[in-house]
Amino acid sequence: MTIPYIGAQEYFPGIGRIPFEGRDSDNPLAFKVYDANKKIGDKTMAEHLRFAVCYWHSFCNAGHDPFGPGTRNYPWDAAGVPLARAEAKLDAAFEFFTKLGVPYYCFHDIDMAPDADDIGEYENNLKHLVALAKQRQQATGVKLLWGTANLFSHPRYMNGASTNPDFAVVARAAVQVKAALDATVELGGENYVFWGGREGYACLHNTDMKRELEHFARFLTMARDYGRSIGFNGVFLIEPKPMEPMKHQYDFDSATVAGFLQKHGLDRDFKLNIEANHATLSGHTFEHDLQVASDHGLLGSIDANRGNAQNGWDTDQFPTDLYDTVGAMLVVLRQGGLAPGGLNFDAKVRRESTDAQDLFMAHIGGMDAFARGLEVAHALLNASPWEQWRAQRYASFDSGAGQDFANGQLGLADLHALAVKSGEPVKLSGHQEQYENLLNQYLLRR
Ligand code: XLS
Ligand code: CA
Ligand code: CA
Repeated sequence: MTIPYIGAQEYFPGIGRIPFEGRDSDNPLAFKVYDANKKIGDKTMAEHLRFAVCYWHSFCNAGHDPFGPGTRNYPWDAAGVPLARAEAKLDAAFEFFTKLGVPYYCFHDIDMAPDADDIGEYENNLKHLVALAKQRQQATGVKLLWGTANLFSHPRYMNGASTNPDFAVVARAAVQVKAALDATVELGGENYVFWGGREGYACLHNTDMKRELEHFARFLTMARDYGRSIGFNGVFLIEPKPMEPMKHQYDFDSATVAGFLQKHGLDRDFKLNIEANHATLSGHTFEHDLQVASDHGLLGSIDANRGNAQNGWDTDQFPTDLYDTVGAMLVVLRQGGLAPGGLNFDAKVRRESTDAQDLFMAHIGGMDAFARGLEVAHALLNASPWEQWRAQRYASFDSGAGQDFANGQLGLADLHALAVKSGEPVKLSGHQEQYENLLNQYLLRR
């Protein structure tokens, strides 16, 4: 992936391969921290972070919001009929991936190919674009992190896709999931995502939640069985989000989805794709939802972005907060990495950011923020007293009666007897400030 891919037309002229220039560079189009081949422990930065660019925000979304249309004029959108525009967009996307130097991308069926109500036309459009994408993947070495189907934009899905109260819509949703799974397998995708944007309700009065959730599990089971039957060996991912567009979404957060997967026997094939801004929407921190997923053995992949503390809604901003990236990488490193998942920038430049180079700068900032998060988390875990302090806090369970309790060898009456014998427990400080200061100290260190 050293030579940028340029199709029939160059869509980002004047911008070449983004170089690594180090911390003292002021060049906005250079990496300051992300040095793909730099070793952190036993893996390179590229191997740890497995960055992906998302197709929808970066090449489809021109900046519209509920109050106004897009503000960016994409040259690939000027290419005539829908199929020609989709081909031009594909060229622009691969030019961007290779100039930025990311190893992966992610897409929804109808980001890449024109949608159509006619099923045959929809399937042919997607097959055509997938064949072209496959050629570009082979030419550039860029790979597919995950594919997915958009089951939330078309008006037919207004009451849900696989949880729709109308069976005809559930069956229609299967058309897209089948096609997107076929596409993912054809492109060697390492994961397949379900984000249930309309799987939830606007009003509980007219909703049989129990029935809808049973249908949801049935549909996911069918998708898994179909995927495995066509040779998909990757990981199925559910992406939690508590609300927006619906008032309530069934895949509320990590804990909810973990319980759902276990209840329906899906936890061997499915893991979670945790998006930062969705975790904060559900009232948690990003790090919290990652940790819950990881503790269940279900942290599969990450959608890297951030929300806005003042607004609260899903603003999908590029991640720049180093506390967030250190927190995320602590969870990732402790579980031994993310592969075959990765870090997908499900983030969009602001509506007011209208230059082509803004898209590069946004990704450079996100990649540098996660690279620094990786460096600091790795140092905290391997060269600081952090883990030792944490382990020490639980040391009373490592031997004696504490260990017997943890191993299930004591009853409540035994604890009572021990408490009577030991008297009032001595207070043990949690030392929160000590951890916070250590984190800052390592953030400042070169
Ligand atoms: C929307 C979701 C969506 C999924 C893929 O909020 O983040 O983009 O990642 O369908
Ligand atoms: Ca997402
Ligand atoms: Ca989002």
